[in-house]
Amino acid sequence: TSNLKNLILHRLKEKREYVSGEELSNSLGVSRTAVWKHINELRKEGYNIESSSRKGYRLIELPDILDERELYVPEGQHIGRELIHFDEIDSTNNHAKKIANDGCPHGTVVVAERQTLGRGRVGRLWQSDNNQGLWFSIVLRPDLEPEQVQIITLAASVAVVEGIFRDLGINCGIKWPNDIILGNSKLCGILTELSAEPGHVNYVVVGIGINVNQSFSEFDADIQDKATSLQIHAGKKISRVKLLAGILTCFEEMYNKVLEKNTKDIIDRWNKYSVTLDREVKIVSRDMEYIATAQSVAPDGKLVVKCKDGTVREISAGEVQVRGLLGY
Ligand code: BTX
Repeated sequence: TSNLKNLILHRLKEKREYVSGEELSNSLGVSRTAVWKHINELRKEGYNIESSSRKGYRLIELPDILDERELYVPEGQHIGRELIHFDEIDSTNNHAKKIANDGCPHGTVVVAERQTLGRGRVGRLWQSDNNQGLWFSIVLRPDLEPEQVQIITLAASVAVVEGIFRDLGINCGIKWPNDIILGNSKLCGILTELSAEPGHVNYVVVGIGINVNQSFSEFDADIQDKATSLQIHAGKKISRVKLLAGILTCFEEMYNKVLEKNTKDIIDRWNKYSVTLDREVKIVSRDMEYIATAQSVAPDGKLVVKCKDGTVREISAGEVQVRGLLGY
């Protein structure tokens, strides 16, 4: 019966004009009551369908849900070909790791309307308990050495920035290591997790969280001063499903560069969007704090900085604050 529902949906999408109940019931070989029942189910899922006793049914508006019926994946694209959708889940990264362990194909995407336990890096939380954002994870099976995996996070950052620009014409920046910022606020975070043995990568899960349609008041108090959403910036509601499709396509393009070992192109693009480079940054590590100038990002993702005394250091973890951004 869910197949029947999809057939009805398909007919309504094709026509975008009134389709009579009689025509639907005849062409699908079911009763008009059955048609009516499925129309009501579609409405419950968020499809706005108008009905008129004389003219039949007409699809007015698609819902902004993230399941595969609405997600466009171009022919030949691996990323997103397999899509697993949840209304609610603890964390899409957790589920992605589970199915990756069970052998799901490369490019599988896990997406949820909301997460109850969205994770950031190093045990931090990612607020995503609302269906206003894009919370998704991509399973990858790259033929790389574990040390080379970091470039994938850089590639993912570039894909998010370019996907947002292509779809909406909005320019975002990248703050090292993997924050996407809009204006001076945090729009998106990326959490890359790796399963590997010495010399061999089992899989990589790239988790991406993007604030799309939240208003300021929907952010918890503790992040209201540093978070933003695309809707806040654009002043209008944004189609999450269209944006997701665009970002997955950009991701596929960038991932192909990873496989071709075209690291230079990825880094060049990353540098172009970086708001960290050439800026004075404050490095906060476990036992010290110092000011330096960010110079470049290395292929392994490390930030190269020049200290006041002229020494050059590579930073791999810890907090880097950029003056004027996110409260520093
Ligand atoms: P992060 O450690 O860089 O950022 C986490 C910090 O960002 C938090 O401590 C908080 O200050 C702030 N923050 C929390 N939620 C938000 C938000 N919605 N918008 C802006 N700032 C926020 C970044 O970690 C990595 C986040 C990855 C999230 C994705 S969502 C899909 C996938 N599943 C999952 O559990 N995580 C990833």
